This record gives sequence, structure tokens and C-alpha cells, in this order.
Amino acid sequence: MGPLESAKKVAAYKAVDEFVKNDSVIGIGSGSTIIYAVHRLVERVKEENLNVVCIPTSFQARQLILNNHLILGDLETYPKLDCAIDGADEVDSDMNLIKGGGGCLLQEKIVASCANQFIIIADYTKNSQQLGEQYKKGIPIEVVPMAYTAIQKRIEDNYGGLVQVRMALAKAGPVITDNGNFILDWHFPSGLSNWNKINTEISMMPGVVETGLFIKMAKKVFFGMPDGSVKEQ
Ligand code: ABF
Repeated sequence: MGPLESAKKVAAYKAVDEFVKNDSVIGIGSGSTIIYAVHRLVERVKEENLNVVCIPTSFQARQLILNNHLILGDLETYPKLDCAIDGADEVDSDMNLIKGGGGCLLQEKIVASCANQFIIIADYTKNSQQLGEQYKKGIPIEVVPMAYTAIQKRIEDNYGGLVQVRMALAKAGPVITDNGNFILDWHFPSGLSNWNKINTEISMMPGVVETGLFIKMAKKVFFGMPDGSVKEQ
């Protein structure tokens, strides 16, 4: 296993060991780092006979839960979670996150908002002073398809930068989210900092379903470091 994968693994294992308790309801995020968290959860369920209900944040997370024979729940039955564990694309020094590189931001944010504790697991490449310092793919914004051009132009006019529709791999058409929407990726100009205000303004634009800006939602971030240690923020 290379240093990046090892870093994801140590962060995920530490988060699961610290935050998952018996008789709890846990949100399961999306991406590659969460896979290690699920592996650790499976180990603990077997070793400690833990009773844990898992709430998915995406089709991928649902498959992960089912394939690992964990207990699958949903927000209708469990609207209050003890904890949600998820990855991130970037974390700044104020605990602002960019999420949604994998396209699952909407359900991730809904599940995180229902959790008493929202915990982020990430490798060292996600650790930034300011958003945009490490992550170069922009801020994902999930939009209703008919509104995408209007929102694209409004964001560019209001804040600058470039807003692109996320295209499927073969570029045959736009990526469609688990919720039937498009994703815009906003390559924002440097120098922006008032993310709380910007997030509120963009969220208010008709047709915007959700942004990939997670502002001060995370209680704790575990960064796996290249030397095998875990840095906590
Ligand atoms: C999800 O997966 C996202 O919000 C984020 O885009 C991504 C992180 O993936 P990885 O763990 O593969 O870096 O949590």
C-alpha cells in the first residue's frame, strides 16, 4: 500500500475507533477513504458485537453497506444520527470543506446535517490553509438541469472564475447525480474568503439544489500523514 492509501487508512481507522459506539446510528460517506472506515467498522462489529445502523450518503455508500453485511437504515426511520463519517476534497484552517468531487454532495450534506457529530477523514493532500490551495477541481454545485446555464452565468458574473458543467467520462453528456440533477464545478478566483456569505448567496439562487461548501459543519478532521501519524483538527 502506498503512502496515500496508508494515510487514508490510518485516518479512517482512528475516526471509527474514536467515534463509533455501540447502539448507534452512523452516516456512511462516499469516496475512497470511507471504504477503509467501513472495513474497520466491519472488524469492530465482528470483534465487539457492535450494534450499528448505517445510513448511506450515495448509491456507492449503500452498496458498501450492503456488500459488507452491515445494517442498512434510512433517514425516514432514523432521522437523527449519532455520527456521520465522510471524506472531503479539501479542508481549510477554518474547518470549511469542499466536498462533492465524487458528485454525492447533496445526500452527504443532508446526512451530515442530521448527525450529532460530523467527522471528516482525509489524507494529507486535503489539508490546506485556504480553499483552492490544494484542490484544483473547483467547488461542485448541484443544480436542477433546466437552470444550469442561468446559474453558471450568475456565479461567473457575481464572483468571477469559470463555471463548467461536469461531463461524463466520454463527454457524451453531463454527469447526472443520484438525485437526477447536474453538477457545476466552479473554478473560483483566488482571494475569496467569505465562504459563509458566498455559500448562502449561491444556495439562494433558484435552481441551486446544494453546494459542495460545508461551512463549519465538521466537528473534527482526521488527516492521515505521510509518516503514518494522524493529525487532528
Ligand atoms: C466524498 O468523496 C466527497 O464529498 C469527496 O468528494 C470525496 C472524497 O473522496 P476520497 O475519500 O476518495 O478522497 O466524500
